[in-house]
This record gives sequence, structure tokens and C-alpha cells, in this order.
Amino acid sequence: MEIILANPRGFCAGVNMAIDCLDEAIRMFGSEIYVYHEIVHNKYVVERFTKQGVTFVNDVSEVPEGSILLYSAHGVSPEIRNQSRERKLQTIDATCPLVTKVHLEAIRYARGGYHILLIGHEGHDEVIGTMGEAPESITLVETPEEVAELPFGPDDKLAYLTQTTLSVTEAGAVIDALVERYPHIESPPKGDICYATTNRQDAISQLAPQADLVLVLGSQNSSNSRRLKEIGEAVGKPSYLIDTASELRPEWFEGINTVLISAGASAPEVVVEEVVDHLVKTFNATMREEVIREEHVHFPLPKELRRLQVTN
Ligand code: 0K2
Ligand code: SF4
Repeated sequence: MEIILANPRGFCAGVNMAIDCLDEAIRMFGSEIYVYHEIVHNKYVVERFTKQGVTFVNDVSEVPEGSILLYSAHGVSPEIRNQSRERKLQTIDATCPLVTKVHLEAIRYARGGYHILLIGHEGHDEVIGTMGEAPESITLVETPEEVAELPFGPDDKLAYLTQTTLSVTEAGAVIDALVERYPHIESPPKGDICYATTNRQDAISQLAPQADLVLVLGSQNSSNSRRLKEIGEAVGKPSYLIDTASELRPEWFEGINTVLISAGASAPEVVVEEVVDHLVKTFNATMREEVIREEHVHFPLPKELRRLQVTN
């Protein structure tokens, strides 16, 4: 058996920053720290921090007054920031700067009198945060079919934004439908699907044709990881999204010669290594890594960390 390791895979700059931020906060203040939602959508990462004593909450009211609350990589709405202020929480914002960029675009378009069509998945943490910036001025659109149902006229001032972790192909189909119906619709020049999402999808698209099976490391609630598995399926290969090597099933490998392995932006490299080790031990597999693009993106830790250090 041969393993192809897709590169880029795994942690992106935003996830690295968010995880380093929480590690640093624990080092500075001890583990009595609260995190609003999962720091990233990955079971392994969340369990690691839970074992260290961190508490993940879905509501600000769960956090004792005056405590430290860290916002996850997916960002939060202004309402959550207000609730935190009311509870006198000390907050650390680990939102990825590329998510913040979408928030700022939403604010800018809303102030400019535009109605925003946000392409994204209903109920996703990032979508809830972005919509919260201008709830009256944003409508969520998930599919090209929904574009036909929109109530806006040809002369309305419209703009579109997207969630950062969508399928480039699926989002493209929604954008095409929007542009066809509203040729004057505006959008930020560079788009919102981030470099890491794009690169991991491109790697699977390019490499899956060489494989008989695609394994993606990541959690079921991770949007970008799910999209990677779906690309494997779209290429016509059996594809599985798993958290750890313990989920591997012997029957998946019957008649399989080449396995492509990738990992979502929130999946740590250690779970990739466990899967590779398992395949090497079980099938005497050999491995080659295919780099389709170099990544050199790095985000600094949020400055509140230093400010809190001074005041605590
Ligand atoms: O892919 P998702 O947006 O569900 O989020 P994660 O799996 O946590 O990946 C990191 C991306 C966070 C923000 O874009
Ligand atoms: Fe930021 Fe993209 Fe990573 Fe999300 S997937 S945290 S937007 S770099």
C-alpha cells in the first residue's frame, strides 16, 4: 500500500494563533479560563484543553462574573461582546483575522446602505457572528436555488460576502446565481474564502485522482473538514472524515492500493501521524508527501493578552 500525504493539510494560521493564544492564557492565568464555543471545531483539541481544566460554554451567562473569557477562532457578534461587558468579564479575542475581515466588510457595506447576501451555512458559529454585526442588513443564502426566492429588486443596493470555510465550487455556484440575477451586486475584491480553505481543497482535488481511498482527519462539525471529504467523494473515491485512527475500519482497505490522507484546518498533525503509523504497521504501507502549494502565513497573538498580563 502507498500513502500520499496531501500538503497543505491541517492547522492553518488562524487555528495556530487561537490554540497558542489559549495555551498562553493558561500559562499566564492558570486553567480557570472560559472559552465561548469550541476554540476550534475539533474534538481532539477541545478534549485536550478540557483535560487541562478549561471550560467551554455556549452562553455568556455560564461564565462567573469577572472571569476570563476567550472568544473562539470563529468570531462572535457584538451582542456577545456586550453580554461579556455586562458581566465584567476579561475577554481575549482569538478570532482569526480573516474572519474579522469579513465582519469589517459587513459593517462597511451595511453603513453604506447595502443589503448583504451572506453565503454560508445556517447555524454555523462564524455565520452567527458575522450576521450579528448588522442583523437588519444581512440575509443568509445557502444554495443557488435560494437566490431565485430573494425579495430584492434590480435597483436595490446589494453586496455579497461568504463564510471563510466554504467549498470554493459550491460558493461559486451561489455567486454565479447572484451575479446573474443582480449583475450590479458588489463584493470585496479578494473574496472571503480563506487561503487555507482554498489550498486544502485544491490539494485534495489534484491528488485524489491518484488514490483509491481518501481519509480526512477532522471533526464532523468542522465545515472546512467536511468540504474536503466531499471533494474526495466528488472525484469518485470512497472518502471518510475521522477524528482519530481508532475509527479506521479494516473493510475500508479491501482492494485499496493508494490512500490519500489530508486534514482539516482544525485537525492536529498528531492524529495524522497516528493514522499513518497504523497503516504502516498494518499494511506495511510506504509514504510520499505531495506539496501542491507553500504556505507562509502567520498571525500574532491578540494584544489583550499583554494588557491582561499587566492588570492581573
Ligand atoms: O471549518 P469551520 O469553520 O467549521 O471551523 P474549524 O474546523 O474550527 O476550522 C478552523 C476555522 C475557524 C475559522 O474560520
Ligand atoms: Fe482563519 Fe482560514 Fe483558518 Fe478559518 S480556516 S481560522 S479563516 S485561516
